[in-house]
Amino acid sequence: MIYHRKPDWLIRENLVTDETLFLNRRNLMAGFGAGTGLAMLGQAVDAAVPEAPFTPVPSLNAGFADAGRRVTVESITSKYNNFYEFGSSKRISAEAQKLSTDDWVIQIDGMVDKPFQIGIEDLIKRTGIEERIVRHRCVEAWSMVVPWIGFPMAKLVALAKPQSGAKYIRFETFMDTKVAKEQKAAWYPWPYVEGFTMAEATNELAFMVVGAYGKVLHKQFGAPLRVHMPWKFGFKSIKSIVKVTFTDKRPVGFWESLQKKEYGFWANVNPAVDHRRWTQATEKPLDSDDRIPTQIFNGYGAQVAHLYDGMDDLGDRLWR
Ligand SMILES: Nc1nc2c(c(=O)[nH]1)N[C@H]1C(S)=C(S)[C@@H](COP(=O)(O)O)O[C@H]1N2
Ligand SMILES: [Mo]
Repeated sequence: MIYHRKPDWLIRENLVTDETLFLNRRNLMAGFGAGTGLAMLGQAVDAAVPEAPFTPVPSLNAGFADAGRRVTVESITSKYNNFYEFGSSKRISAEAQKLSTDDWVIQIDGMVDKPFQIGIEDLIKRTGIEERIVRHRCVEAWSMVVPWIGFPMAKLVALAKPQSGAKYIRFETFMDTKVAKEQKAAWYPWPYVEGFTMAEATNELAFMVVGAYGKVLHKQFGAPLRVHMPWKFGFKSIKSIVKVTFTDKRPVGFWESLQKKEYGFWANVNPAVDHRRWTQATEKPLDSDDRIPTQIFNGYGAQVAHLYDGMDDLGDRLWR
């Protein structure tokens, strides 16, 4: 009756969790560094990938039409995911199909004029849809380029009508131990939570995702609604959202509450500040064997750098 084994790195490190330490060990086993890992991973899991095209076809936002690197193919990105609710490996795409997104309702509450619930279909009708091709950089130092479909987070904020005292937006992922077995693991602070300042939430780059590759969002990508913040480390981009709360208290994220010295609130991509055990100066695109330099704010500084004027280390002090 053991559904989930406490990862030994978590036991040994005494709750000092570390996405990358785990990744590195698994990659060693899979031969990832030798360029054969992805093919092996692809063979290991062949989840039925839903093929529902997104209708109506969204138009491509001209400001985000070119990420400066090739789009990472769907057959790679849909089989290499971080979604700890379904397991702590990258191969959770099959397991994630257990999530039912039928009749998905999102609760909007906290410091708003009037709390309300809205179905995902209604939400999309209210906000409209566009496509954006952007870079994604995980704190584990892998990266990808994905054509997301969705709407600006600013539209969600406008719909919610937060009160003037609201300083942060807080997102929460579903909680269902029958569907997501790893949520039975008590050493994790479920449900997954993330948050942003109102200035971040209303920045043009902050995006709510409902589709990818011209299709309705795959479950392993965080269907039916996830965040994507292209200038922040990937763990900020919370998946399968059921609740949006406006608050005057800074939300503590899932990873931050596990290890605040390694996963800060701000988590802006910063090649100058290395992680405790490895460099953040370079990254490995999922479709390449060669590492490339990591750019400050993941290359989106023109849009967001002003949000962090005067902050040391772009906000986070971490272990230093
Ligand atoms: N609810 C939830 N959201 C999550 C995660 C998770 O484990 N649970 N992982 C995060 C991390 S670490 C990354 S890198 C991205 C990965 O997104 P992808 O699997 O679509 O590439 O999702 C983020 N959002
Ligand atoms: Mo990540």
